[in-house]
Amino acid sequence: MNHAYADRLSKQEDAETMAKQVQAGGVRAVARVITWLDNREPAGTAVLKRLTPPDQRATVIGITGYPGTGKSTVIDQLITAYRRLGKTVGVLAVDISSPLTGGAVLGDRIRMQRHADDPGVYIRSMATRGQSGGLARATRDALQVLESAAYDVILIETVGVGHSDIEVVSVAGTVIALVAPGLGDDVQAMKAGLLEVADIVVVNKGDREGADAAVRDLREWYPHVLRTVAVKGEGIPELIAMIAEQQRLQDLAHASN
Ligand SMILES: Nc1nc2c(ncn2[C@@H]2O[C@H](COP(=O)(O)OP(=O)(O)OP(=O)(O)O)[C@@H](O)[C@H]2O)c(=O)[nH]1
Ligand SMILES: [Mg+2]
Repeated sequence: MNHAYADRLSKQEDAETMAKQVQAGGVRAVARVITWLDNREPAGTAVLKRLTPPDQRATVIGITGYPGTGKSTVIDQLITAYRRLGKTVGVLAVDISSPLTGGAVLGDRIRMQRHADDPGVYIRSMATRGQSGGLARATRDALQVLESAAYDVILIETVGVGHSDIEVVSVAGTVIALVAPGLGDDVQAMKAGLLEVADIVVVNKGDREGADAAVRDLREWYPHVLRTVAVKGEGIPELIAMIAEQQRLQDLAHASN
């Protein structure tokens, strides 16, 4: 047997083994495969090809909004709420901000750190930078890995600034656009782009001045607008209920198609 052939064969076996470990919910396998995919290593694709869809489809929720609107804080609260419901949670924090500023990775880590020891929670920052197409691709692939690992709920955080972001978040069954009062023109700008892909619009920092006005304004345009104070957990049960309702309607629509 020549070396190249033997090598290929053992790689196939490796991919097979990794795929099995991912599907058994092995966190280390999940992490490794996502790293391969994030780095665009062929080994990642090899595993991906061997993954079969889970029996039960995950609830996939995309959360997008300008920097600092409170996405990670909302996600942190959603993790707590879903864990109380007995659901396992996977989080993909997609950070497209400039490599110079370092983005929000550290902040995400700190904020969600309290869930780190919970085996029912897996939090992952995507490192892919640069090409927007690559980002959307890497996120989609990572999502497939988490789905195969059978997480019940998968949350994707992304900063809603560009087209690639909208592409990233559009893989989610439920897209939540987060705004904060006092952004003024930004909210106007978002109406044209981000809010268009949103199923639910959340006005976070509801404790701030102008929150009521923002909610009123947005309700003229969007049917599903909620106010939250994520730092206090206010509005989170309502948000969970709205997500469930939205997913239910979507399932109905799927079934009738
Ligand atoms: N007053 C107030 N502050 C909040 C609320 N939610 C979040 N914050 C604060 O807003 C800041 C930004 O929150 P993050 O959750 O990091 O926001 P983010 O959207 O994830 O930010 P990036 O990941 O950098 O885009 C933090 O200091 C939070 O504590 C809220 O409801 N009210
Ligand atoms: Mg964040």
